[in-house]
Amino acid sequence: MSTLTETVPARDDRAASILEDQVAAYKRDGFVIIEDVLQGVELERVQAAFERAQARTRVDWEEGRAKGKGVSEIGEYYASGTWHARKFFDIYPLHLLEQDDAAVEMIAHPRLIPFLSATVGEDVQAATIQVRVLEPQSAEDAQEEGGYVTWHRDHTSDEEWRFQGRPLNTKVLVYLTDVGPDDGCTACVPGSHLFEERPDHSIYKGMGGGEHQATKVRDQRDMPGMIAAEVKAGSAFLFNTRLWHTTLPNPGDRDRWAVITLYSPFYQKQPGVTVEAAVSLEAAGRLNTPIRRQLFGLEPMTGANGYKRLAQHNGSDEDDRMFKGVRPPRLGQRVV
Ligand SMILES: O=C(O)CCC(=O)C(=O)O
Repeated sequence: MSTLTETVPARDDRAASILEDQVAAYKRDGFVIIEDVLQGVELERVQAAFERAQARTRVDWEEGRAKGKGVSEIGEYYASGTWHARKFFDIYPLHLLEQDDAAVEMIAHPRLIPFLSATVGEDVQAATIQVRVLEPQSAEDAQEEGGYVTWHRDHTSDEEWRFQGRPLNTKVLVYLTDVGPDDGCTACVPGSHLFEERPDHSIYKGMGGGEHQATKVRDQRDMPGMIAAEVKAGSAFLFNTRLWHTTLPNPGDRDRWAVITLYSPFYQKQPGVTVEAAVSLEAAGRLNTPIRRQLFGLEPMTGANGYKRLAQHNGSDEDDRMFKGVRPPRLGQRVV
């Protein structure tokens, strides 16, 4: 009996202390790696779902690429319904999520949520979900153009981060393939989320081509202070979107599979593809836990939903009177 009462708090303490260390590292470095978010059968299920979803999208991507359709002046390729580029393609998120509940659970994974709640906030939700296949490239292409994306930061203006000490957004890459040095590693400059300036993308190789390539004389690995994230399938790279980051070339012999989810506070608007996924998953009864409902934008776990979406509205004025101009007589007083 006494063992049980000692063991349970000890485990909670350990989890709390790991979380505290992760948050401290994240504030200092702008990123953390959480290993083995997915493992064993759970990982295999998500990989199998990804395989089915990517096979479907790949047909369209390869067809368009073979015809040279939609290639812009700088060599990027676009097709409707999905996002395609010369070196990678993105799968419509629902096409992955509808395959297997393990894919939905990955977005709401208990090994990610405590960190996301501690950084983005208790009302965290999933904004964009990008399901991305990065193909291997030839050694010549890697040498000439670098990886599929150059050095950049996703967001520059982040007032909440400045004044409240937490980032507005945390982006999470969950890798579904092993990523070694030649497989398109995500790379970053630790601490660069604190820099005022952005990286100079005009001189470093990566994403581009044509005349845009002329000024890109430096290798991505020449960036001072950079580190590359080599990870095993199932692990995650989580970063403050102000962090300077890039993707190194993948002249290896395999695709890199990753699901890239941008987590935001509940009040930010989700993109249409995430809303479409939410509506379909809800209809299929898959948004069946409070955290899933919150992450997919249906209702926050924290109680009254001041940001209720029109589609969810039940006609009651209870939650959103303040948006209709109904004010309490004195600040802090209940509206009756
Ligand atoms: O795919 C990667 O390694 C990085 C993705 C990235 O740069 C981004 O999502 O902003």
